[in-house]
Amino acid sequence: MKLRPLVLLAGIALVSALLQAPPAVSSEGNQIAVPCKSLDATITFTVQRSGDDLVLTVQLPCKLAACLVHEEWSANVGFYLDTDANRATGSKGDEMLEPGSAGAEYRIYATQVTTPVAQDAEGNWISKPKLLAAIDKGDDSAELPEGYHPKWEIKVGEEFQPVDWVSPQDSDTLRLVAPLSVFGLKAGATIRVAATAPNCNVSFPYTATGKATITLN
Ligand SMILES: [Ca+2]
Repeated sequence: MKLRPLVLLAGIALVSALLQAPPAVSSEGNQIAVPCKSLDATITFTVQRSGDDLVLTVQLPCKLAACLVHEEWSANVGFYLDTDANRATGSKGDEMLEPGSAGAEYRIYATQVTTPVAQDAEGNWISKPKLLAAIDKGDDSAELPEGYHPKWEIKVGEEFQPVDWVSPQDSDTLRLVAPLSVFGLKAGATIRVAATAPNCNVSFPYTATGKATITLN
């Protein structure tokens, strides 16, 4: 008879764990689909090789202009790359604060900031929300080839072009292209990837994360 309260407690714990379980994440091929509860939509991350470049694509659930001024969410997104596919090397990771980071050598991310983006006819600076692009190795900025500056581009029709941050194009797809050499990668390499979208959950942990093992064919 003494067991019954314990069984009841275990049942309550199980039900509450199921209620709070993170949404299912699917990954297929080189894509990671991350459900974002606060937007009630899915964010799709893609990792591909194109020649000597690594191409990281993010399909947002809203057009960029709308995402940047969204009240419930910031358009911050990120990729963790475990380039040796070895969890024992790279970031020690904190699965609560930075889910998906364990074992990663590199972090590529978009940070939303409001910053001057242009000057008006009188020379006054116009400030708008913008996504900064950054590539970190460990806790520092990654060493980048001379003349290469990471930047987000946006898909318009079938083409990618620089983002006009004054009036962002009517598109929901962002891309960052970086030389494979930045990450010490070559064609055919198999890497572990985690895709993250902060502020997607209303309760802790706030970040929504998806993981996949991807071969850069
Ligand atoms: Ca590693």
